Amino acid sequence: MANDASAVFDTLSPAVSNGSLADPFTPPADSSLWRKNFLLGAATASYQIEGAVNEDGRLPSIWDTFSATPGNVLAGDTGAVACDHYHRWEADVEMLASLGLEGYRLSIAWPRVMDAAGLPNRNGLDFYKRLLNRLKEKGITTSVTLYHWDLPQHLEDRGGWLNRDTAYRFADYADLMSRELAGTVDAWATLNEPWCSAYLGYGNGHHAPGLANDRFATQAMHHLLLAHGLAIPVLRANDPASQKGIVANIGRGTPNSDSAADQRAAHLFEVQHNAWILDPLLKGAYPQDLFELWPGTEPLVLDGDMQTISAPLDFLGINYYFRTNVASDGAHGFRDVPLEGVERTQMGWEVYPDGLRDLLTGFKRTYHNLPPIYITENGMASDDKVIDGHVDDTQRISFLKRHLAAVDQAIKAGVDIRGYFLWSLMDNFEWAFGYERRFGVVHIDYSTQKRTVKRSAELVAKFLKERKARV
Ligand code: IFM
Repeated sequence: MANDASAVFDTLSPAVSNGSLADPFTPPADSSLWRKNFLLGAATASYQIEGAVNEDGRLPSIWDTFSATPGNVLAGDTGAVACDHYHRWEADVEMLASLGLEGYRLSIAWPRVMDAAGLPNRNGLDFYKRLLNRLKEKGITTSVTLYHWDLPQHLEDRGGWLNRDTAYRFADYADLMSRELAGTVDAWATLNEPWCSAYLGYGNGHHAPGLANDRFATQAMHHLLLAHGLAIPVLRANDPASQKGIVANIGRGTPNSDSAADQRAAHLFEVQHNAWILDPLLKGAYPQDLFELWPGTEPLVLDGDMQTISAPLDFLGINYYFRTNVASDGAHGFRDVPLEGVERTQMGWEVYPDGLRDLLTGFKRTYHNLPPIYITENGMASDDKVIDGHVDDTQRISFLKRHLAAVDQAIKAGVDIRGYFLWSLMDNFEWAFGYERRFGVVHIDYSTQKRTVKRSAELVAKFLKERKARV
């Protein structure tokens, strides 16, 4: 196997382990991150790392179909091989453990574990059983997301998230998973980023299944949230000891000027990115401003749906990446006004840690029932290169340090934040951007599948080692 990461934790670059490298990462002594019960881990998702799309009875997903269609993904990349994690999972778990990471957030590929009749696919299930059991043996806290965008294609063929029935199929899938995997999962998240599934998948077509209609987006969102709400009691019944929640991506929108129109535009941006998901979950109603932005797109909601959707949560997962500067579009909405001279990542996203703090403290004011929060994703893409066996990802180190400082500020302002997962453990298939954008703290050479721990991961490992050693 190309990967021999088993001893990373003990073989940090000499400059890191002997202290001669300036440490631009370790949080200040008064940071809440030093609390031993603040979970620090890393995240991945099935389609982005597993590969093996045709093995052991896995069925096609909407991302297999979408990425096979020319023009949808940069360079025609697909997840067919990805990081070959399906075959290299043991070494990957060793790597995770050797870095001292305390938590691992992964997702299950629905088309790998259930056939079109809803029956279990034992080979696929066994893969996750082996993986989760090994993680538990290593003492790693497991956070499992049931749906990180790889919908079985046979369900899309019947309307996908536009079909209410998909929500009930999801509840069946949640039932099977929680019966089979109970005891190995510390936290279940139903969905990852329903905004992306609904808006990018059905609203603007940048993601699978590639449909573009605002009305579709609101209806798909409703069915996604319904799926979540139907799954929560099932998970509670089958696996009472675990935590149950959902993961939302959130966006900071700031006004381009002090004008009332631009202030309103920034408000609408955050309604569309945040309240569209959080209001139904935490208030049991869609924000009416959403339908000012997209007139006439109210979804079909049946009696009882909003109660189902707003069932209490044990945790809310928050994924944060950047802010968007917006102005009024002169009509009902907003338009992006990219700021000049600001720091950006390989994605072109602005580095804006204050946005994370401001959103979290804002949510605490807005939602009286805000559940405990985990930052389930935060990180950045950079064009990382291996030079003399090392990857010096300076910008990422600084990015992580500043975002963790923002988390600390939010905690000190009273937000209950229990942990943080780096996005991502390793470089992977970045959806419509293929393999060009590198989000990992571990570098992947896709021609050899060699894993190289980046400097950022070494510094996180060093911090965790120091924290562990503290009395
Ligand atoms: O790679 C994605 C992930 O799958 C979902 N959240 C955002 C990440 C970076 O774009």
